[in-house]
Amino acid sequence: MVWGTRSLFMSFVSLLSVSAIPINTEIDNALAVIRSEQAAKAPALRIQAIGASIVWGQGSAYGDGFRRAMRSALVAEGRQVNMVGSKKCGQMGDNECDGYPGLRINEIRNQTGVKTALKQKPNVVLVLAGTNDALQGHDANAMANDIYNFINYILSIATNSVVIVSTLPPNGNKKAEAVIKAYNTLLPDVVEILRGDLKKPVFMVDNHSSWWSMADMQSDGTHPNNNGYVKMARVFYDGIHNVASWISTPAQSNLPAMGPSDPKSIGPAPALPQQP
Ligand SMILES: *[C@@H]1O[C@H](CO)[C@@H](O)[C@H](O)[C@H]1NC(C)=O
Ligand SMILES: CC(=O)N[C@H]1CO[C@H](CO)[C@@H](O)[C@@H]1O
Repeated sequence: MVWGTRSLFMSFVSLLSVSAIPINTEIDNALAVIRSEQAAKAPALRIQAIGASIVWGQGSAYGDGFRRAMRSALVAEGRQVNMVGSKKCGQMGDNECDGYPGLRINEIRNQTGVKTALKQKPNVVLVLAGTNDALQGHDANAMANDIYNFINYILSIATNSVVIVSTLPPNGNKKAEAVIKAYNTLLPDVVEILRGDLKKPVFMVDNHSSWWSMADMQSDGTHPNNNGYVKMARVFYDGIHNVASWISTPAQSNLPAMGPSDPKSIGPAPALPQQP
């Protein structure tokens, strides 16, 4: 498939429906009250985060990446959250994830662990993958194709899940950054076909917005620093809220509604920053 023909239309639609709207602290506080009222009634969240080293949390505090701050914010407002995944990623209590450092989109898709965890029927799947494709000089159009196929694969197994797919964060390697920007521009098209045409519950969040800069990245130019990881936590947290009406009660399984809480030894979870 050749991607890109509908991007202009879709960036409008997807940003409208998925992007966050916090304008100032007052509004955000009001939003927090509404969110905690809704949280009590909302379905438990069974979240699977899938990707490469950024999802795994490389170079982050306690190895928890964006996942701990995101989960803690959801739990703090009364949501039940159980993170699922085939790997243990970081020192947080509920640390399951499917982050595979160094792997490209198709390699991640091929991991047996990804499939095993998808069979636990998450109702929210977060996907951030493709940085390694870009670093290895792959073509943005092929990456768009790969993520399209990957999302279809995810929904063929986690049949009652929503998928929140992220753009790729900025990269210090110029060639990789060019591919990343091209891929980020095609991603709304992928989402438009999946949700608009095929009526699948697929949404996009943006981790390469004007809120982001290389100051959010480690010196390797590829992984967020702690500042970047909490921004990412905010972006996914808002993404989950913005698609709340699409999230259904998790399918029956022997999994508890809540995953284990964090060990005291790692201190309180970082608070989520405001998006401008
Ligand atoms: C993924 O698995 C398929 C089917 O076994 C195989 O054809 C393909 O080459 C694999 N891709 C990668 C990148 O490992
Ligand atoms: C898909 C998307 O919204 N991409 C945006 C990511 O952020 C850059 C700026 O850093 C925008 O130019 C892209 O449009």
